[in-house]
This record gives sequence, structure tokens and C-alpha cells, in this order.
Amino acid sequence: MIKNRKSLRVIGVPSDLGQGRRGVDMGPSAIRYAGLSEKLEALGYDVKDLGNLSVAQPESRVQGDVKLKYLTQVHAICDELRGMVAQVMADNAFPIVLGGDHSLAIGSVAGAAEALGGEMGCIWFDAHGDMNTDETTPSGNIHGMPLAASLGYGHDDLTRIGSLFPKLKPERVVLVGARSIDPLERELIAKSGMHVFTMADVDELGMSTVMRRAIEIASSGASGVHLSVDLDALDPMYAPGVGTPVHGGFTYREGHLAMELLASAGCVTSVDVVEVNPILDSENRTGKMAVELLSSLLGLTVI
Ligand code: 5AB
Ligand code: MN
Ligand code: MN
Ligand code: MN
Repeated sequence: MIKNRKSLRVIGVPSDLGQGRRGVDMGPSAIRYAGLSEKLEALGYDVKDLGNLSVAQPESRVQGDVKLKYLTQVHAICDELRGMVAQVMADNAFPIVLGGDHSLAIGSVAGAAEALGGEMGCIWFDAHGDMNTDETTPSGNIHGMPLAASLGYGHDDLTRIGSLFPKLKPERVVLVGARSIDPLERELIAKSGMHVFTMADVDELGMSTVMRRAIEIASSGASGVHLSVDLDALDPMYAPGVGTPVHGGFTYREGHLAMELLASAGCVTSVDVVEVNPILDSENRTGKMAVELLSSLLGLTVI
């Protein structure tokens, strides 16, 4: 059960400004085209699609700050998204944010944490750490920084969006699926005190044990749990349409089992599904995977 919420609100963020390759801006369309609203309505939900945030094309924008690419634009997008997510949750509905690159999670985490009050937990599915800062980034791409920013590390324009600082406390943050972490990012992960289950942990313990532990860590005593799903957590065999694929990810069933266990725990209060890149995909397999995972997450809620 998803905290008793029967109303789902879909928000698209067609942005690729937080990463280096074009195409992820078309992710929201690909996920919608794969039948998102229809599938969720069939599960018994009231689904309203609030449309897309308006996002500039990178070709029409100067990058500004050389270190952090499109910082001004990413900040504006995240601040707008923060307001929308907070409003959806204040209306007692469940926000589903479609990306777009992962930088948007700075805004969705901020909005969800603001709406819930108290301490929110966070489960982050990703091949990467997303724990770079302006000082450690090897690329300047903000999609490598959203978890760090939400924990209060990095550039003020990313960490100081909205009223809360930081949005998340490391005790309730769990990264699952990690297998590609930059050396300096690794140091911040260790220093921060957040929890990490690598793919080696998934192999050794099994997804069931990993998720039971992750749910316990993120949700005990929490006001809610934000789930951020980077499709590159899955093995590229099942999700080929992502900008930064890394071999050795979740199998199809591991991905679904994770969602099913979250569904029966009933702890998730908001979700983003990000990094779907239709240009790199084959026959919208990754868009379809995103819809299937959301169906599993929300599937056990209505009897
Ligand atoms: B994603 C890299 N660590 O910071 C960086 O896809 C990749 O949101 C980041 O997880 C990948 O540029 C960000 C090399
Ligand atoms: Mn990733
Ligand atoms: Mn990511
Ligand atoms: Mn990526």
C-alpha cells in the first residue's frame, strides 16, 4: 500500500541539461507512450497527468558556469519541480516524476521532504553514486550530484533549494545497485555515513534481503520514503536506453522484486523514474520497463 494514496499525479521533466548526451529529454514522452496512465488506471488509481515542466533546449542556452553545466537552468527546473511535488503531496496525492536526467531529483526530494515534514527516508536505485560535488565532479554534469546535494554537499545553488537544509539525513539514505563510483565520490560516500548496497551485495545476499534491510533503514521512524529510480540500475540487457549504461546490473526479476517488496512495505510516498533515453533505446524497451516497474510498485495497493 502506498500510504493509502489512490490519486496519482504524473509530472514530466523533459530535461537533459544535467548530463552530456542528448535524448534523455524525450524520456517522459517515451514512458507515457509505453502506456503509463492506462496501466495505472487499470490498477484502480485516479491518474492525472499534469504535463511537462517547460525546459529550454541546450542548443539555445549558454552553459554559464564552466564547472557545473547549466547550473542556472537546472536550479530553476528543480525549484519549480520542488513546488509542484510539494503541492501534489499537500493535496494528498502521490507524485510520479518522469525524467529527464537525474538532476531533477534535487527538486523532487526537496518538495517531498518539505511536504512531509519530519525526517524523510530515501532509497536510490542506481549504478552510480550520484555523490559528486562541484569539487569532485569529473564531468561537470549535475546528474552525477543529486544525492550529494540532497544530503547538503556541494554548490549552494543545488543544496539550498527551498527551505530545508539538508533535505536528507544519511542514516535514512540507501543506495542500491552501485557498481560505478568515482574515486573522490567514494570518499564522500564513506564520510557521509549513508548506506550502500552494491551489486556485489545483491549477488551475495540476494535482492530480497537487500531490500528488506534497505526498507528498514529508510523507513523506520521516517515521515515517508522517496524512491528515486535511475533506469541504469538495471542491467543494460533490460534497460538499454540510458545515457551511462554499466554492465552487471539488476536482472528483470530483481528489479521487479525490489518494487514488489516496496509495495508490500507500503512506505513509499513519492517516486522519480529517470534517465530513460529513447535515442539510445531499442523499440522503447526502457520506457516499457519504467512503466512495468511503476506498475509493480503500485500494483499491490488497490485490492
Ligand atoms: B546518473 C559520473 N559519476 O559524475 C559523473 O546517471 C557519472 O544520474 C554520473 O547516475 C552518472 O559524471 C549520473 C561519471
Ligand atoms: Mn546512474
Ligand atoms: Mn543517477
Ligand atoms: Mn545516466
